[in-house]
Amino acid sequence: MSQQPTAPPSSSQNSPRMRRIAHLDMDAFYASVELLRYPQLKGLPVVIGGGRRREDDLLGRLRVAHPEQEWSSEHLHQIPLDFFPRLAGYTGRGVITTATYAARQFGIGSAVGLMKAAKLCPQAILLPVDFDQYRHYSRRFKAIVTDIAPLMEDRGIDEVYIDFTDVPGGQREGGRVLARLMQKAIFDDTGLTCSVGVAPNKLLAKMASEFNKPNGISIVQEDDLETKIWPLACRKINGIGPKADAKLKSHGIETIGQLAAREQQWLMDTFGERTGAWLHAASHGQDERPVVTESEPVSMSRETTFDTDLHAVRDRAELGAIFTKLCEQVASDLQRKGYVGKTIGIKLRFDDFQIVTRDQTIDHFTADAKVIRQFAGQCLKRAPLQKRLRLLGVRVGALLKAEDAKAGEVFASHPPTRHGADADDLTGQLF
Ligand code: TTP
Ligand code: MG
Ligand code: MG
Repeated sequence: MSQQPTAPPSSSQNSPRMRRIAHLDMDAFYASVELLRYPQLKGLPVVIGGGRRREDDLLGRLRVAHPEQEWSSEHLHQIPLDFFPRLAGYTGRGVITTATYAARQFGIGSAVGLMKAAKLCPQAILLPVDFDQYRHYSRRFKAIVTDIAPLMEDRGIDEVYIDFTDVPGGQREGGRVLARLMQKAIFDDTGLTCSVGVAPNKLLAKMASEFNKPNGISIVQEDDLETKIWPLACRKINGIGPKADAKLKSHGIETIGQLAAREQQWLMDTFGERTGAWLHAASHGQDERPVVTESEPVSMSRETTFDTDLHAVRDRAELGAIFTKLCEQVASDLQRKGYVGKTIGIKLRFDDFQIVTRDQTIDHFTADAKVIRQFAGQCLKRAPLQKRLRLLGVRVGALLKAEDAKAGEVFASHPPTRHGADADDLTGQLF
């Protein structure tokens, strides 16, 4: 582990600041959001899974069962416990998205089948998913984080990396003071708890955030490697999946410490240069990846699945209209987000589920619907079109921020004259 080479020197002290990176992850996220509206379930085993939430159904059933009371979405906290569906007797193929900590004691959690979970903990309450609500709270907690520390990397619905290095107070007690402040601000605003790991880099911070879950903080310093990291299973390294883990095990490597004990050269010979070097660095707690505040899209695409399969020749008019609309949508996405691209491609899925893609890189950047339509049309000519189509997609890749493209004078909003024919002329024989 080393200090970030680009870290600016401290202005108030002479000693350089240590790089401090936090990983913050919400506790039992979906389940905790559900408990906000059903606080009567606190402390009970609850699992989230199965179908989507239909509040009207629930309220309708309540009105029948308890007509003496008024039932609307403001009364959810009054729903009697015996009214909630239990896992017992569940049949179906659903899986658990997450479970409360009370439910986890029974050995159930994310990705476990609901039928299996029903055997392990039949009394658990089963609630359906409500993604809109989870996204709402996801945005809220992230807004609180960036209010306190602006360098935040979004890593999914319930977790972020945060660069504490230059945030006031970010170095105090190794980051614990700032982590505590964030936990409190998030809890005060949302009623949700989270766990935070603070470490010299993202790799260690991610592991550390799990050490004291739920509602915990864990601080990892460079010299904690041997005691806190090396005893852990290799799988705890974010990036070592089940396949890599199995291969490591086949060589007798179970823990990160055992991995660290292997020669870098041996790892490179066994796992390939890149992976071997990375395994070596990771096992020694080294990771220089920066916290990336806004992820840059690689490509933008739009696709549509047809209600009934369409045929390139027989349904030409209809497909042509859909194709043009997709190009217009991609163009409008690019323009709205301020990007231009130079690789234009299509994706087709046939009625036998075979997928075909074709793309073409042009000599200028564009976000223009007509240009996209023209070159996507040319891609289409290179695709086999005998079978019926189930899906059609249009993609623009090799993206650049529009202002960067302009600065480099590689931007063109209209096709160069040699491609100047009307897009419909070029693709007309197909659609
Ligand atoms: P996690 O952060 O992995 O789990 P969690 O927040 O539920 O619990 P923990 O306290 O251990 O962090 O995932 C965040 C959410 O993502 C989780 O609440 C539900 C969803 N999810 C799935 O839908 N399927 C999965 O397999 C996992 C792991 C998560
Ligand atoms: Mg979580
Ligand atoms: Mg998570």
